[in-house]
Amino acid sequence: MKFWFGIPLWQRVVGALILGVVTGFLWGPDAESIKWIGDLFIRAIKMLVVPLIFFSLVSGVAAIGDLRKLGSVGGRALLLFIVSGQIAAWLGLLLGTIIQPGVGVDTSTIEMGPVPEPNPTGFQDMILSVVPDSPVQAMADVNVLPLIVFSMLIGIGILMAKKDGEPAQRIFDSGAIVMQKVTMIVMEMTPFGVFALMAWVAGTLGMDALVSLAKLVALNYAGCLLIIFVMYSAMVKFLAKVPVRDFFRGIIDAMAVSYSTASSNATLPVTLRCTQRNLGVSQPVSSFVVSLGATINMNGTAMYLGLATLFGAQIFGVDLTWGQYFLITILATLGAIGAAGIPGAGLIMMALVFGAVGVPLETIAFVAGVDRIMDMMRTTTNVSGDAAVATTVAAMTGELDREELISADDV
Ligand code: DAS
Repeated sequence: MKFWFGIPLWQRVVGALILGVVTGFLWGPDAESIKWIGDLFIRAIKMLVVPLIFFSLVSGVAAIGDLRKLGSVGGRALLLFIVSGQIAAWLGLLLGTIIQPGVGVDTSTIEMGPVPEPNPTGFQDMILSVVPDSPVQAMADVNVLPLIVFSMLIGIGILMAKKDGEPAQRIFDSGAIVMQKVTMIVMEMTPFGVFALMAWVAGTLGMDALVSLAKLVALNYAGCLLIIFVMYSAMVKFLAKVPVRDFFRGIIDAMAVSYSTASSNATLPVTLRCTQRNLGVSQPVSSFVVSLGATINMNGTAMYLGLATLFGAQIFGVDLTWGQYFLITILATLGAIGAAGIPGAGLIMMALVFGAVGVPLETIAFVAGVDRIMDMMRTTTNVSGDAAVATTVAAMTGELDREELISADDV
């Protein structure tokens, strides 16, 4: 929209993010009084998630054209999700082993938060939870994974119905376009929402907790930045053959929104728009891979779960064997897959990993005070990974329109 003197949205969003942090540090805890503006923004984009996934995914799956290609796109995406998740989990263990963030932490200075009960959902429960017994209930609960399964099945049904499915496909194609336009409207709110959320976080952050947990927070950021700027850069450069600068220029809006909301689900409409509009990923592939990725591809969370487990083991003097290291990487990857794309999901999943290797759950209470600032970076990593995998899978399957690729020089 030229309304803002032609300043592109991404520059307004980044400016709002910086202005919000400065305002928060200057204003202090009273910045909480404008948090409602950020909550309003999050509600507005979360409002889009269900209809956007439903129409885009049905339309996308049907548009992929045939089941073999759908299998090819899905198989590549799942392989990249699992491999990147494992690398991320091992990176977390490596950082925690080398730097030893939990050694010497004075736990007396840290205000304890609530200690959640570990409720490790069994493997069967995880599989059962993926199939909705009521698709409408899944939509009402914004339960994204069962919604994705239902939408994919409808898309496959349209594919198999061939000519009889065409009227339905036209409805979903049109619905997907309408939802993209609605997303554009809501995205104009982004600078205001990001400003308010950043002011609230910066203003209410417990600096004393931050100091005593500084090493853990710093390692969380270091691990996430390594995943984003080394692993994802390598993925888009060598697998997608996309210039790294163009990739990050294309997803800067999604990175800023994911950082300020700490929610992959809330960022989903923005990630879809960035991958389609700025990176030239086809609507079918972006709808399928980005929606699935927002729910099961959380490399920032996987890295953090590995790192935090070592942090807890070091605080409480728990010795871990190599076999437990392997177990931690498996559980960290599973925990990341199982974590929902909402704020604090990683904090809850820590109970799953800690319980399995004997790290006391009190560790969660220690880190709860600074989890939000770490979650923001984890979520940015998760969302950047969704965009990187979507771009790579699109390039591998001929679904990347390189003409659409925004040049980093485009203002
Ligand atoms: N906030 C989660 C997300 O939306 C990540 C996390 O909690 O680790 O991706």
